[in-house]
Amino acid sequence: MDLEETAVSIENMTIRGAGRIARAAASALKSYAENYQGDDYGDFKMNVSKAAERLLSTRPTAISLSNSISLTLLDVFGQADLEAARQKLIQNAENFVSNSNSAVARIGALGGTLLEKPGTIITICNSSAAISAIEQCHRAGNVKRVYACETRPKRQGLITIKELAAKRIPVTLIVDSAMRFVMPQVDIVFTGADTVESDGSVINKIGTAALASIAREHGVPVYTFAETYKFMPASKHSERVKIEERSVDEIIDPDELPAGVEVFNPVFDRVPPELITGIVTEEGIIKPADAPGFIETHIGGI
Ligand code: RUB
Repeated sequence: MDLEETAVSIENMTIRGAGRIARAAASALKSYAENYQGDDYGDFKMNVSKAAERLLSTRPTAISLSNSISLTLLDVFGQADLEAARQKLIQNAENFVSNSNSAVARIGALGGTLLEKPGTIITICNSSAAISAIEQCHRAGNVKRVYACETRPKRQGLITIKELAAKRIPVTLIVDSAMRFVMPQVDIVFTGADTVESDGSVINKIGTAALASIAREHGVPVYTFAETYKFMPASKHSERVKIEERSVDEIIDPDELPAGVEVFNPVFDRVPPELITGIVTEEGIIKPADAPGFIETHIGGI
């Protein structure tokens, strides 16, 4: 896949989920650098920067995308010549992808300790980090059932049920509006994250804030799974990510819309820190209030 194909696949959500998007962007920059034919270092810098901008333009909400690009380009343009810059970029991208995969595995292992006895989990959308944790809980013999929210409008819950069923984990699909109905049977909420802002707010798929408030109402703990590259970097301290709005036709065929009706399709939610019990990272489980210090220590360099 060349860089433009990767960009289009992220835009049309063939590649989706914050971790996968981040790894795809790093890999796309790596092959771009590997296949770069020119010999002028200035042109290389300009073209790589344009390639990075193109990837960044694809989806606005997951900070993992811009963090993966920043980490892939870290110190690249300070190298002595084009060849050294190319090698630096390739090495950074390889490190990012390998660290990202290990982070998901480590988060799964930590998440696997959150259910101390057999219980019921509810999740929303499709998060590889949350699924990794569910799998570990299952290995420990502690998953009675997983409720998977359908996740309108793109129905990523259908990916989740397939993945869990393939691992023989008992799973029940529900429509999003049934989340409150089933909550009395739920012991813990597991969600992914696209971004963790510097105040500990978690940005994840639309419906996650409703899920977290319903959980709070029922005294059910809410855990979010987030690799360090999903935290806002220190350079963006106190900034908010843009919540992506997608097209009408994800919800309804525009030809079926009565005249004068508007459709609003925000696809991410901001979950306030007070609704989150813990954020599971590859460096340990933190409280949302610990986010500023965590960012300073682990992602301060970008
Ligand atoms: C995906 C989504 C996921 C997070 C975390 O939204 O909200 O929960 O990205 O996923 P979309 P992961 O389908 O719109 O990309 O843990 O796999 O990074």
